[in-house]
Amino acid sequence: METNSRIFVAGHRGLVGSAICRSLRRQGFDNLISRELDELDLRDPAATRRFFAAEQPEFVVLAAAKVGGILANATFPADFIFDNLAIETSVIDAAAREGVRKLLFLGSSCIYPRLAPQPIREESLLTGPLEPTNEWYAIAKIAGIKLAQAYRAQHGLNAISLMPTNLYGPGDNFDPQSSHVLPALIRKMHDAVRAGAGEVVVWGSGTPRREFLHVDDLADAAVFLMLHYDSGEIVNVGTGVDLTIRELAETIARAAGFTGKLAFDASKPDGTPRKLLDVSRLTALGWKPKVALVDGIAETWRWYLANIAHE
Ligand code: GFB
Repeated sequence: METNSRIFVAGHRGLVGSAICRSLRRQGFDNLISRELDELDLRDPAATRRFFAAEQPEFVVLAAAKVGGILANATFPADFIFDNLAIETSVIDAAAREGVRKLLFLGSSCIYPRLAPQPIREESLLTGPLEPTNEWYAIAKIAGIKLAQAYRAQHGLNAISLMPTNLYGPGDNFDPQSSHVLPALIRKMHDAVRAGAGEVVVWGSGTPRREFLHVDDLADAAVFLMLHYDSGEIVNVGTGVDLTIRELAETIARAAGFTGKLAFDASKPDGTPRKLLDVSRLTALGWKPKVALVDGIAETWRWYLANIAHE
């Protein structure tokens, strides 16, 4: 990939796509192509094919996806499986047909079996049943990995796939119903502090363990792999460190100055008990994350105050 290469970032408005655009620009890649949602529906194979034929991108980052937290996954299963399958098939097929030099596909750590040995190695894929709260999304992402591998085998498309752990950072979705836990708790703590409330409700038991990676680290890893990795084998991207949801809530409470009580709502699902990635494949390639969780939370908190809280 050269600094003047034509790079299509699909999903450039999202948490991941916007961070990858920032990282590419920071590293001198400024010939970026993007389309707004109302200009190009990537679920539409014919429209996607026309776009690729006209724009002739040389490199593609496939960061467009239907995403959400544990409740959104359970509430909109059809959207999560259909939208993601449709985006993946139309983009990967168009990329192969139009001679794209390399494509990066973004999966998710929820592709692994619910009870995979921890930390989870890439070899755990398809070795056991999935976590039911996000199996629709997981099945679509597994299909994306297999599409990338099949197009590599049959059509020679240089498609690589990375599996990020739970992501967070500026530009995230802070909607309390559809968001992931970290932005949801930032918002809940902020609202509680502002209202002088003595209690914040945390979903589930607080005992599940999760690993959180700042989206700027993920973006740097994505650009690193675009530059230095050419295999069809999937690569985990994470920090190698996890914590309980209770510990996460306490960390966010300290950042927000919330001194009240945490109440655990057992009527909400816990999801998978633990989801920690083994990141040795990526570390062996020479990459490691930079942002510590407390610093990332503080930065995301400031971003939330400046951009969302006043709305
Ligand atoms: O981030 P999250 O929605 O998704 O939830 P997953 C993580 C944990 O935090 C669960 C708890 O145990 C939730 O019950 N939690 C506590 C909360 N309070 C809240 C809250 O206010 N909002 C939310 N959302 N959770 C997702 C998948 O799983 O992981 C996606 O559903 C994706 O498909 C993503 O793969 C990375 O970590 O459980």
